[in-house]
Amino acid sequence: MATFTVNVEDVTGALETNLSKLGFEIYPLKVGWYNSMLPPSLHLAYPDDSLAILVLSTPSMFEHAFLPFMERRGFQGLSDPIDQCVKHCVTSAVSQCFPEEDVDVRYDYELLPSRKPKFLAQTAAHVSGAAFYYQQSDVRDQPWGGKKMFGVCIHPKFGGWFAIRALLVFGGVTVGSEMTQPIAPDCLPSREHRIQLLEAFNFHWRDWNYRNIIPPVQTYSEKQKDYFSTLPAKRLALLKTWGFLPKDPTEENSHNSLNEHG
Ligand code: B12
Repeated sequence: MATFTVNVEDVTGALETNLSKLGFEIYPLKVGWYNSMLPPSLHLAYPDDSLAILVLSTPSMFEHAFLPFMERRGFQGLSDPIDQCVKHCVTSAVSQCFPEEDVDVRYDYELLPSRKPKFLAQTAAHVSGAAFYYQQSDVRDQPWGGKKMFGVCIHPKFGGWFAIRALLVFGGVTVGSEMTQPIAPDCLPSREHRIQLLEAFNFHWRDWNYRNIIPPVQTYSEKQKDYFSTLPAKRLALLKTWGFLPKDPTEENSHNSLNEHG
């Protein structure tokens, strides 16, 4: 594959402009930073110097991207509405910003044939400097016996009020040695806070409190909380009560049916 070396800001600038107004943040990283944390079975099969970009959703994604997407009836009742919206935003931005480039776009919910995730979102968030990944191994003298505790990333501005959505891998684009690895901001240096975080995330994640482990600059709106605290199987019914209906895939012209609800 032909590769060329770029200045990172030249690649990220247009994508940042496009996605930030929709409530997303982007963080560039080198594939090698990610692979160096993982066993070979979880590696991305690209050279270490290849460019990747992590995409996060912030609290405003719901109002800036999701509700408008639903209003435009971009949604078809086949798979998760948020996933469809994120995919729509990311693929439109990628095709506008990199029309010539072959970009491998991986979403957080996608699995490989081996049933492993297509990328480990939290490891990517940590190595790109987006959000520190607090893991069981980051707590000395663990109080949980042998119990497995899942780790969680904390964003320096949004605490836990964000989600990691996608990784874009530019196999043909390498970045030079001027791109140095950022250090993820450690917002919870103390053992006690780390224990509190991991316990809240593992034992009480449904009450949202782990998200407030540091004071966030913004949280999800009440409407967004209503949406995410509704069971996935009942979200379509909730969207209907908000006046949103999925697009019928057999519709020839969506304007006709929009008029029916006019
Ligand atoms: C499978 C999955 C689950 C499973 C299993 C959880 C797990 N962590 O394994 C279940 C269904 C239980 C689950 C539940 C939830 N999940 Co979940 N889940 C995932 C998913 C799809 C894959 C995680 C996975 O399989 N990891 C594999 C394991 C082996 O990875 P690991 O433990 O990190 O181990 C690696 C690292 O330790 C690395 N490593 C080793 N040393 C070092 C050192 C450093 C410094 C670093 C960086 C890495 C590193 O090597 C290990 C692999 O060899 C991710 C999305 C994604 N694509 O990543 C979301 C994700 C982890 N889930 C998420 C959330 C929010 C939840 C829930 C709260 C529900 C929800 N969606 O609201 C609950 C709460 C968890 C709980 N209390 O049980 C978020 C977490 C966000 C955050 N702030 O961290 C993610 C990232 C999804 C997202 N879109 O944002 N989840």
